[in-house]
Formats: sequence, structure tokens, C-alpha cells
Amino acid sequence: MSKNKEIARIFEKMADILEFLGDNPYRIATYRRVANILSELNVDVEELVKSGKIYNIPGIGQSSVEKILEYLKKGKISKYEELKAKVPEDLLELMDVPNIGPKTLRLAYEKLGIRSKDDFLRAVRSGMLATLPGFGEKKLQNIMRGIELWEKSKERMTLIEAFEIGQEYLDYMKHLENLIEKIELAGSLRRRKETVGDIDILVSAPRQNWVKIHEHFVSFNGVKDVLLKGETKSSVVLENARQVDLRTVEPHQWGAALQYFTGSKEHNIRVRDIAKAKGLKLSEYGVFKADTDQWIGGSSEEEVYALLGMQTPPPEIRENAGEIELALEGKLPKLVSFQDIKGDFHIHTNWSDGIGTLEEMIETAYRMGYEYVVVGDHSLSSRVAKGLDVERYRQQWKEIDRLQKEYSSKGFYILKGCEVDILPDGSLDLPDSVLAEFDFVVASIHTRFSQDNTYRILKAIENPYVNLIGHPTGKSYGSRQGYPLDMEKIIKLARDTGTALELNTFRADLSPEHVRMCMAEGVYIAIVTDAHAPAHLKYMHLGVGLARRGWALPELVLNTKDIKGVKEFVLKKRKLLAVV
Ligand code: DGT
Ligand code: CA
Ligand code: CA
Ligand code: ZN
Repeated sequence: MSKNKEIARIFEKMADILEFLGDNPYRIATYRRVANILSELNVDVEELVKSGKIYNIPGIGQSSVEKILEYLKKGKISKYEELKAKVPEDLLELMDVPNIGPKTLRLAYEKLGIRSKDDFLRAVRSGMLATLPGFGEKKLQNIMRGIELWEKSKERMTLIEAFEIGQEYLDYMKHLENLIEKIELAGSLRRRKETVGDIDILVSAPRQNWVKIHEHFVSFNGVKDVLLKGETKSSVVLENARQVDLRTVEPHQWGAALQYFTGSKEHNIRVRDIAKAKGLKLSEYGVFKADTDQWIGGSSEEEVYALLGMQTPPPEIRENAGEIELALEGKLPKLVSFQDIKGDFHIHTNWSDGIGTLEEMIETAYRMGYEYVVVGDHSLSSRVAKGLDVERYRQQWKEIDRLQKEYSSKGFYILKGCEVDILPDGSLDLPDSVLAEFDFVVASIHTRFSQDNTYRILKAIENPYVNLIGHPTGKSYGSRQGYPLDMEKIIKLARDTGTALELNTFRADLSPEHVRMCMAEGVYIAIVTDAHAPAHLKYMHLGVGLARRGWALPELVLNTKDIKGVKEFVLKKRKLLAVV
């Protein structure tokens, strides 16, 4: 389907350029119409060309068809190349910015001599643009906002942000529950990728409902711009610059469409090859016999994969990283799931830098259905995080003892923990004698993020009281890269000492590759939310998704242990290092 998209984009761009050049409005409208038709088609344009049907599409005239044929043959359209040469490249790019149209750029070009992106941004910020006729306060604000959005939209969002938006949109779409049969978040969000480019929503419904569904979709409160509104496909940009796509398919196509739009692209390419080798054809519309084009299935994902002789790989591992071979052999491993999770090992309260009280955080953990939670406030050297000194920890323990009395009857356990700072030399911010009194100790680095910190982490792992290394790589989603580390060394020492490594939901720290290394070496990981407010605890399932991307097995995820198992894990290390 991507050729349709590519060609549509070129027609759109040609229309922009013609508008910039002040060309004939009729011709501009023609190009825009062709772009819309192409991106709306649910057939591959190449097939339309093969069958000759391309000549009979209302709205696509002879000269447009020629351009399409030229693109399919040569990979470019000479008319477009010709037009591009007439506009500075930077200005072409600026045409993609919301609220900056070709007309605005034309004025800026003619009256202010603006030739580059920087020229334009400077003219906006210096107020020079405001001297143009018709450029009032309101219009300028819109342009500024457009630039902000455009800059932001070039970033990817974190999994948590994407999930929040996706969930809100799903709830909104469910107002139409009478018109919709199935609805699901697809794309990288369903695969629980740590960053998400845009959010993909898939709906199955009888065809006669589609217009209403797309109408409702683009009417969402947070929509800033409607990029595309059609019968099968719509696309919007929200106020916060995030893009959401909607696809509608017929109920019998659900499984094939969900499989296709979940991706990843690399996974899909391999799966299609497997279909081909079996004399089948797989598309977002179903599984077909290659010779007769007869539809043979595709109403559920399981059906699609079964027709190809495969198990259904969980969405999180559909990256063509070994899952396809195992699925063909029927040997996919059973991955950890949210239902297996019995507790959270890293949460904060307002005793340090959290905003929930101890009572609120514990009650929320209990309501998650857990068996235990580790309260892990920061130690003293984390001054910005209002770290606790020994005296304050002791006061907190008294509170915990009091609360434990209430929760014991409910079968819920509060573990006295801390997130102790690993200092620059690798020593810890609390003496061993105090660490020994905690039920569970998380040790983390919060300083010197640019140096190689392997030695600090190794030294912390050697401490008999440290059970978990917090956010080991120092990475934070796309935004912070993390410090250089010898992960192999760390994983080996963690294994030899019985220390776990943390998969931190809030930072997506421990990459899928790291998790796979841990699994291969038999090292435990602990999935934590690092909650700083009661509402954060609910993101555990996203952490589980991140762990599944690394093929995490329940038997090596610390959270699957019950309270007894956790206590044994702590004691085992102390015994191993001969301190008890
Ligand atoms: P993102 O949005 O960059 O985080 O990543 P995705 O995976 O959500 O990608 P997106 O939104 O462009 O497309 C959603 C899914 O649709 C993608 O995972 C697989 C499928 N898809 C899109 N384009 C192609 C394509 O050209 N070929 C194949 N086989 N699948 C595609
Ligand atoms: Ca996407
Ligand atoms: Ca998309
Ligand atoms: Zn923390």
C-alpha cells in the first residue's frame, strides 16, 4: 500500500508548490483531489495499473495517470522535479508545518526576501512577519504554535504517553459501541515499543457504518488538524502534536488487518514470504489462495497464523528477531504476563520525592491485587529528591509496622525498602549495618551520567544487602541516552551474587536486548513502576510489555515470586556472601 502513499504525497507537494507559485487554482485543486483519491484507495495502485482500471477512476485524468505510470516505472515524476527546482528546499519543508501554507510562504518570500527556514523563523520571532498585510496577532500566534507542534511532532512519544492518548481515544470511540464490532490499538503501541511514532487504531464494523465512525473520529475534542478524512482511513494531529490514525475494515477482515497494522514491518515482510511459499497471499484483507484469489480466512489473528502453519507470536516480539522460526516449529516460549505479577519493588512516597502519602501508595498497591510492595524512598545524598537519613527511615518503619497490622489480615505485605544512592566511588549512601535492617534494598546511580559507571554498579552488586540495581543503564526513553557500561560484566556478577536488575517502566531502562541477555544468563529482572504518585502504579502492565519485548520468562522475573520467595531471594544473597 505504500506506493499509493508515496504518490499521494507527491501530488500534495506539487499542489503546494503550484500554490506557492501562484498557479492556476483549477490545476492546484486537481492535484489535491488526486492525492486524496490515492490515499483513500484500498487497492494497490500497481494492481490498478496492471488491470487497466486506473483509467476509469473518476477524478484521475489522463495527465495524472501518466504521472502515476511514470512514477511506477522510474521512481520519480519529472513534473515534480521541475517544480521543486523553482522553490528553495527549506521553504518546501516549511509547507508541512501546520498553519503555514504556501500562500504565507509566498508573501514572506516576495515581501521579506525570505529564502531559508532560519530566515523564516527569525522573521516570525523578530516580529518582521507581523509587518505583512493581514498578519495580525492571532495569525502570528497560530504560526508560532504551528512551529512548536511541528518541532515536537518530529520526536517520538514515550510508550506511557502513547498509551494514555490511545486509551482516551478508545474510550471516546466506544461511544459508538452500537456501530463498532471490534476496536484495538495497533502499531508500535500494541507491540509496546518504548517509543511510539504515531498511534494506530483499528476498527471493524459493517461498511455502512464507516462514514459515521470516521466522522466521530475526527471530531475528538483534542484534534487540532485533520490530515485526512475518508471512509477507510483518517488521520488527525492532536493539540499536543501527536498523530492518531484510524483504519476501518469489515468484520471478516479483522484478524488480517490487526496482524498487518500491528507490524512490525520487518515481521510482516517475513510472514508474507511464508504465505507465498505456501501458495497463499496475505494482505490486510485476509488470506487468499494465490492462484484463484479465493478468500480462505482472516477473521482472527490466530486464524491467519494458523493458515500459515504458525503459532501466533505475542505482539511484543513481532520484530523478526527469531520469533518466526520458533512459531513455525511450534516452540514459542511462554512469556511473563501481567497476571503473574505479585508486587512492585520500587515506589516512592512523599517521605522523599513522591507525591502520595505512605498510606495512599500502600493502599493503591494493595488494590492492584498484589501480595506485597516494597516502599523504596531515596537516601540522603539525593538532596533534590529529599532523601531520608537513618533517623527518618526508622520513623517510616514505625509507620509501616502500624500499617502492616491492618494489612496482615488481608494477606498483603509491606516490605521496608530504600533506593540507596550509589556514590561516585561505588560505595553506598547507607552503612551496611543499616542496610541489613531493610527487607529489600534497591541501589541506583543518580549522578555522573556521562562517565562509564560499570565499576560503581559492580561494587554495588558486591554488597550483600543490595537486591536490585535500579535503572541500571541510566537511560530514559528517547530523551536520555544513558552512560557507557559493560553490561556483560554486570550481568555475570548479578548472576553470581543473586542480584536482580531493574526494568524501570518510567524510563524504559533495560532494553529488550539487555533483558534477553539476562534471560540467557539466568539473571532475574524485576519490573518496577518507580511510582512517584498513586496513579503511576497502574503502568505496571506497560513495564510487563517492555519485558516481554525482551522475551522475559516468568521464572526469571522476580515479581512472579510470592512473598516467601522474595524473602528467600534476599536471604540467599546474604548467605552466599556470608553475612548471616
Ligand atoms: P511507529 O508509528 O513509527 O512507532 O511504528 P509503527 O510500527 O506503528 O508503524 P506505522 O504507524 O507506520 O504502521 C503501522 C503498521 O502498519 C506497521 O507496524 C506495519 C504496517 N505497515 C505500515 N507500512 C507498511 C509497509 O510498507 N509494509 C508492511 N509490510 N507493513 C506496513
Ligand atoms: Ca504507529
Ligand atoms: Ca500510523
Ligand atoms: Zn526511584
